[in-house]
Amino acid sequence: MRLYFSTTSPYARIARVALAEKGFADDIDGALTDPWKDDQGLLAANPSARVPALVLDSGLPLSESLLIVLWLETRHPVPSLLGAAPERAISRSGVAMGAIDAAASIIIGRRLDPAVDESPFGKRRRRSIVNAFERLEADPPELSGDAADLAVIATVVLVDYIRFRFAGAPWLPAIPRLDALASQARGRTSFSSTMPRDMPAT
Ligand SMILES: N[C@@H](CCC(=O)N[C@@H](CS)C(=O)NCC(=O)O)C(=O)O
Repeated sequence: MRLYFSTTSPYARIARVALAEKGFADDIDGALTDPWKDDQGLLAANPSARVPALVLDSGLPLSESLLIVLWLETRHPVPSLLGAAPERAISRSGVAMGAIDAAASIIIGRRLDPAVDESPFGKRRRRSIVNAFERLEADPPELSGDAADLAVIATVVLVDYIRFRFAGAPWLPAIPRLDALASQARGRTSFSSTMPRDMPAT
């Protein structure tokens, strides 16, 4: 399997962590790709030229982080990424994904307007992040069992992405329970080996 990914993308990290939690880390041919540079392999795999894109051994390309998780869960159900309480996991995952989308849209918005963070649009997206943090901090997912479930994966990816992209931002609320979860998750190779970092210079 070939996975197109970048080291900054929270969506790609969800796919990478999910693949690792399912035990596929060694079966992945990782294709480090800047999606903004229109890599031809990525474009062939995903017409939207976005990471992640996973090309199966059959040649069939899969895109969209949560659809890659859906494929994994369908084809390789054990260990489950939905844990013991699937509906709660899906509900919390939705909260985290909304905030990841909000954060990513600010980062993309900076390409068009460096002052986007302080714009009405940026503040609306910041509110999404703050609201999601408060919701998740009040009732955080727990890391236990055979594998991290999707709620843990999405929440930790969110926390680490916000710390990476908005370090020290004064509008961020304190999230000690989520920080503790992210710190605990780093004890697993799936998370520690995929921490967000700037893309290497080419
Ligand atoms: N909904 C998609 C979002 C993927 C996405 O937006 N990836 C970004 C990187 S964080 C990307 O490749 N952007 C390039 C572009 O928008 O052209 C998913 O869940 O996989």
